[in-house]
Amino acid sequence: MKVRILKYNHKTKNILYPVIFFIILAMSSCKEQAKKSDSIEEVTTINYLEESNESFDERMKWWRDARFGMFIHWGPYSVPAGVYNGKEVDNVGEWIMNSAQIPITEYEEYAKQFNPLKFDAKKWARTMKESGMKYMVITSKHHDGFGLWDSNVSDYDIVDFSPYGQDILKALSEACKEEGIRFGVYHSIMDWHHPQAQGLNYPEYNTQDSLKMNSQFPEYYTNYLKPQVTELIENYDPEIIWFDGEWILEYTHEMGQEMYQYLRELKPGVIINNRVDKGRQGMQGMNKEDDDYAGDFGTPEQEILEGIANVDWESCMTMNDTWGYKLNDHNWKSAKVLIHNLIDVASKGGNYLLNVGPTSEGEIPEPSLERLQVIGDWLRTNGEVIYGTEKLKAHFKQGDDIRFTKKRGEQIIYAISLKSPKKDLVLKYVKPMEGGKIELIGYETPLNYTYSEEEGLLINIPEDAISTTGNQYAWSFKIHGVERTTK
Ligand code: FHN
Repeated sequence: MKVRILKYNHKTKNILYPVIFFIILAMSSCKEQAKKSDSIEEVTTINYLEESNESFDERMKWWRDARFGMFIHWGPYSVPAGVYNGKEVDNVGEWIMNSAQIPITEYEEYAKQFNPLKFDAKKWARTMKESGMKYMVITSKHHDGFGLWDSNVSDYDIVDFSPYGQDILKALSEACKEEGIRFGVYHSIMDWHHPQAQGLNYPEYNTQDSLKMNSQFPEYYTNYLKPQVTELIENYDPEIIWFDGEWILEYTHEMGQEMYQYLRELKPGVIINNRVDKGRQGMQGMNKEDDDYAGDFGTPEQEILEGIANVDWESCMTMNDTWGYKLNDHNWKSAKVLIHNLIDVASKGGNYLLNVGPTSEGEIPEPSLERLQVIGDWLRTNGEVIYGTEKLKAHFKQGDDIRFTKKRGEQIIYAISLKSPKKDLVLKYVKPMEGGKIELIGYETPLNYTYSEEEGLLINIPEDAISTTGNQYAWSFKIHGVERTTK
């Protein structure tokens, strides 16, 4: 798409020309003059929906190298915390307004009680850093429509509507910047607080009125959704916009493409997930191959792709069973499962966005902190097998217990054993460099090994090696070598 802006581009050699020029100029109308202009400079608007691979790869580089981020679901839903009228409400905590069919005015009472006095942005940013997370995505506005920033578009936000009165996103974006954590925001397209954006699948409003209201969705899109996302970009400079709630029928593919183009013009380097448009195939989260839907990465939810994909993707997952805090959800995944998930995702070339659901007082639940501590300890020793790596071309695993990653741009392959290896480790898909070093990360002495085309790579593991690493979750072998694509 080219937008031509006419500009004069004069080249005058000496004083005579300007005098003659201005006499001619005075004698003819601006319109005729436009036809005599020396040259027309074109200024084109980039069509970001047709970005080149080189530009895309450059923009995505930090995100691909980062591999691991924190998802934060936080809002007034943390006040009821899964309990309504004394009863436990099924479904995830952040859906309580819908699950318990709470009328808007009644739900607003939770927003009026939302006063997270224990919230400490610097502490949260330190927690992300110490857990080895390189970026974060926080719900600026979830489906309930409540904003965690000081919006000029609506007063239904943390500053104007809750007793807390402080801008959460401002504090958190600054704290993340200080700790070198890339700041991102989640934003829901569906908005149960806004009469024009209920979403056709919201039972309470699925009446003739709602169809009329929803016919006004384009007004919400233009006068509310876009202005609020603009505020987020302009005031908090997020590097990721993570849309959600795109499944509602009123939100269209055209809107998705327009929103993507608009936000990239606003901030060309911003990274936007595939839920900005309509391409996501359910919870599996990926777009159909070669479709023309907008979005920079696929978003499998609560699951990890079976195999490798040819596009960027990020698996988002809870530590227990809920995104938003629930008082009585104690079904926590073990630290070992979470570390193995991270390794599995990285071996398939994906990112892992691991969720915390803070309490209404502003604290990350203790069981989440404990797991993040263990993950951070493991990554302090083994982080090189995750960060700045890419998947192998043909094999992301060997059997059930070995995963592979490759250091981006170097002939270094990592074989990560999810089970404590025994005396020897045999690898079928790796060929060591002639005289190349093989190490067990966390064990100082290089390992002895033999290699043959027939037997593959046999690594000898000294008796004390595994215990010396002090690690009990996954063992990383660093091999200066290349992938064997043929067995
Ligand atoms: O409905 C939301 C849900 O509350 C949560 O935010 C997840 C996380 O990605 N996304 C939607 C369900 O797909």
